[in-house]
Amino acid sequence: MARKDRSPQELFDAARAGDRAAMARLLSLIERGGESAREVGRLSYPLGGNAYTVGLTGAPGAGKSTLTSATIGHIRSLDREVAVLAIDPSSPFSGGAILGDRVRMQDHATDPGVFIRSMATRGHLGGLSLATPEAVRLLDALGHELVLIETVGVGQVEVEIAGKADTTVVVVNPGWGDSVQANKAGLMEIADIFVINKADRKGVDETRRDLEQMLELSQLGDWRPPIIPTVASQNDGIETFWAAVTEHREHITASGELQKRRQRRLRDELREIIVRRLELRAREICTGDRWDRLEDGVAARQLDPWGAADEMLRGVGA
Ligand SMILES: Nc1nc2c(ncn2[C@@H]2O[C@H](COP(=O)(O)OP(=O)(O)OP(=O)(O)O)[C@@H](O)[C@H]2O)c(=O)[nH]1
Ligand SMILES: [Mg+2]
Repeated sequence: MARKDRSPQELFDAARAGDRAAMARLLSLIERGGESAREVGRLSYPLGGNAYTVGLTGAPGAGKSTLTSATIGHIRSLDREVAVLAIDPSSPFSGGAILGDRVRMQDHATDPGVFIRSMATRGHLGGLSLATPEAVRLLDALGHELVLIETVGVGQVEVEIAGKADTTVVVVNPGWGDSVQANKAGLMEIADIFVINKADRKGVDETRRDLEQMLELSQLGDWRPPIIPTVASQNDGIETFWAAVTEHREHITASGELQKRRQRRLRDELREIIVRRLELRAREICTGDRWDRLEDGVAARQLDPWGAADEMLRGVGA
């Protein structure tokens, strides 16, 4: 029983000493949000800021988890340690377990140099776009130098989360239309590296041409996203893929872009926290069903959004 009641500070100290159960518990606190999550954040923040993050996104079934798993194997062969967060905004709160079965990384489950954790939203305000950077900072504070972040699906939130990594990898498959979809989903803008996974199937060259054409049309900085074919299920192309990640990392480190990205992310995060907290407070003050009625009024075009917002924010004085 006593173990369950450990404070964030006690959990944090235990986790720093290598207690994995404590680590998992801290991530659950972050997932849940609220005061304990803030406490974890306060403990992590001074020790963080070093971990390198690689985000992987792409359509469901593209092979992100398989690629992640193969990449873990490669990273381990280089004698480096790695942490993985699998983020699923569409699933209910997971407690870190249920989703675990889906992540196809069980091969690494018993390797002490690998830490894998799934996170899902519980629908609470703040959601995973705030919980993810907090989870990364915790892992960072606990000494993880490399964090891979797989997001499931390509909705707006997923793209946003994956796009906030230091290096963002977009996974597509060969075949007509996949690259076009990537374009529609806004993935062209966030991709630092494209992977054409399932390159054992037909259409790799066409997909590469599609992507190259779309890259021609988009505004590129001084980094041109490479397009890497892989067969993740057979560990094919993984070395080349990881070499591209390393090259991108070196590039943005040398150019100063890495620092800029990180500063931009912190500014964005701060603004997001402020917005969320204002909304939370306003909801608290809006008693009864007033909030919902105002929202419904706007949806029904009976109220204008500015007027409704005035009403909703009256109590916070904003
Ligand atoms: N033929 C082939 N199949 C692959 C390859 N990589 C992955 N797969 C298969 O594709 C399916 C989906 O792979 P996952 O790794 O779960 O895909 P995912 O993108 O993580 O899927 P979600 O997390 O559900 O969005 C599995 O059956 C894999 O075995 C590949 O290179 N070639
Ligand atoms: Mg997956």
